[in-house]
Amino acid sequence: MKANRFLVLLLFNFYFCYSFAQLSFRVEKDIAVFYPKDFDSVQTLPSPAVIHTLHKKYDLPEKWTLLPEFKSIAGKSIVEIKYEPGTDLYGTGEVTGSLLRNGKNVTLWNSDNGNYLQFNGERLYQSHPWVLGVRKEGTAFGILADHTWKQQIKLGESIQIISDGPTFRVIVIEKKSPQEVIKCLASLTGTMQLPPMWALGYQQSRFSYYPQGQVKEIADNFRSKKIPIDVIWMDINYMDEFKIFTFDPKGYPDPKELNNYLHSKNVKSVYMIDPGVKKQAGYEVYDEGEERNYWIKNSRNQPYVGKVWPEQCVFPDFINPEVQTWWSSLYKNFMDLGIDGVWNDMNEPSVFNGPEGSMPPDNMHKGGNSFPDGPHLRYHNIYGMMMVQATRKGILDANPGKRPFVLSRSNFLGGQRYAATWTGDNKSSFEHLKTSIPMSINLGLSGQPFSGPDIGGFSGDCSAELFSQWIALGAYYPFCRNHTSIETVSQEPWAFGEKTERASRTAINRRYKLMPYLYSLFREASVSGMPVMQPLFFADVKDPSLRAEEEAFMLGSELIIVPRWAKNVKLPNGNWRNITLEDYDDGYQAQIKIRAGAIVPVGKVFQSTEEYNAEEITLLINPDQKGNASGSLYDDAKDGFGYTQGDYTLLNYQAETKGSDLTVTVKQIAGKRKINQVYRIGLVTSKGIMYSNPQKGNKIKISVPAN
Ligand code: MIG
Repeated sequence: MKANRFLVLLLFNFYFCYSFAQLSFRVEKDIAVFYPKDFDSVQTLPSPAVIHTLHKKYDLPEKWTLLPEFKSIAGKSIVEIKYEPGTDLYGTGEVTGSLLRNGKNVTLWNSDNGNYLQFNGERLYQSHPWVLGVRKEGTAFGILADHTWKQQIKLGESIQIISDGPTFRVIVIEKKSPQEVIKCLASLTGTMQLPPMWALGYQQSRFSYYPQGQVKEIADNFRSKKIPIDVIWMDINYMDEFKIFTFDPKGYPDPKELNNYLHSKNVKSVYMIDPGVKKQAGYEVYDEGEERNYWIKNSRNQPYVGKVWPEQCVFPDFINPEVQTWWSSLYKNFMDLGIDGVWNDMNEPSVFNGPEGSMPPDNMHKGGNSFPDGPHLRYHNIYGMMMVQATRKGILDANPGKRPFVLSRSNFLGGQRYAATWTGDNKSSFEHLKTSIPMSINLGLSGQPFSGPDIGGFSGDCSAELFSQWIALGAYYPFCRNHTSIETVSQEPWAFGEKTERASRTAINRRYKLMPYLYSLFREASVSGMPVMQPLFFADVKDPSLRAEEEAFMLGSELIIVPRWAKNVKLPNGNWRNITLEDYDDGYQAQIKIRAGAIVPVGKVFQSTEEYNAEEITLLINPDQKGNASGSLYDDAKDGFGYTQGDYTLLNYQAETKGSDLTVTVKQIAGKRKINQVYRIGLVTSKGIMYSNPQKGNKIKISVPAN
């Protein structure tokens, strides 16, 4: 009997080992960090997500409520955090399903999950060990599980993080509002750097435009049809036998000439580069990496070989800083061909014949500098992030005067520092159109402001109706790219007939009209981490009825976008007013609402941001009850780094109503750049927008009609 009891106790201790944190302290007033008692920093640090070392500034106060409980059960390291019932949960990165994450499970193991169907839809291309909680009354918290190992986040009555790796530290943020939590996340994990303005324009892609003459035709068509465009994308078929950094001699014999042509039409080019390197002696990239021993190893310490597009491939070990340096250097000659941006795909990594579509967890990575050698189980989730870190550096080294643009399918918490993202292989369905909204919002609530889905859908054939609806929504995604798969029907705006072409032009025109505001939002995101696309409840965090709204959303804090198909949208209180940006209604365009008290700067339609300037601005003004409103505008050289030396303008607009006169005072509040603006006021009234004459100077006036 006794012996039995002893055995049970022993087993109990082996399987269930509970403890509260051994060490906990505050890094800032509202940021606490908790270390488990068996914490082994070599196993989880340095953190690729958190950019600062966490030093103790204060003790943990007794009233601190969110206390991670550390346990290990059957070889898993678990953290459980209890939270108040009635709290709404968000974040957890790139996920499918509803905006609200309560009751959801997410597995963090980056996976090539076409149509989001595999693995119960519980894992996608990226990993963000991060949960945002918003309590009933609007106060908020954030939980950051600071490690990269394979893990699961379970959002039930408590928050559970279950790791296949060793124990890890947990960072808890407590703030007065979710916006403050998101800014705090950015202070810990870094912000997206300001992209070149062209990356905010409309972008056209497909798998694949081929041969290069077709790319020119596409560019010509946009210009002759007067549909604005900034970028055309080159998918894998430009390569020679899918070998990265090569060009197909038949279809893409002269990429430099192609890029020059595109540039002459004010169109930029982005080319795809995958991580898999074709295992073929004589192929320079392979020979170099092979000679230097740069590939990920299998458990027998041989280069791991897996099948991807080029057939047998080896994979650069981006965890090793030497490999990163080499990878960066490969971009020099590539970018010299006049390539403007880089698209890194398949970097989960996706391996066609590997376990669960990737590589074995016992593959081995070589560390260096900061990271120790370690298994793929530890480094899988940051493989893509380490790749795009090196890609970004490579294209910056190649063109030190230009802002790099990288698009990545895989990434990790903090990865907004290196690359924008799209949400992988969706399908041409209304369901995926709808789901794209909470997907991009939750990415924004997880630190990544620059995202969007394939507009029109990737797999399957899009239809005229679906494309019209999708482009009318797509104009407001932070990343606005039309992309489709290889065997699908054409998906350019004109591919579905006159009506869809017109709806597309109107929607894309709207994006370009909104560019002064949109660019200002991107600048704000790059400074503070505030998402560009925001959940509607950000309009009033104290109103719990808005918390699940996922059809309507906010663009910055001043505009609400209500897609035309949206039903029963919950709107915030306050005198949000409709604005129309054209004098016709095609039946597809979203309703745009402006906050009472807001001034939103809009511009003219440009066919490309290359032609953009902020010289003629319309200030859309919806005065509050007192007749006041305010807003701002950011402007700079659109590319390059002059802005870091003060070559930019940050303007503040203040509107005041006195009697029947509304006056806007324009003030430059930061930056050394001067712009000469001509302003029109567009006063938003319940009966429509009233426009003033164009005016110059720092005081712009309009007389307000008596109601
Ligand atoms: O195995 O490069 O998500 O956007 O068009 C498919 C071809 C590989 C997957 C990407 C998709 C891209 C496609 N790629």
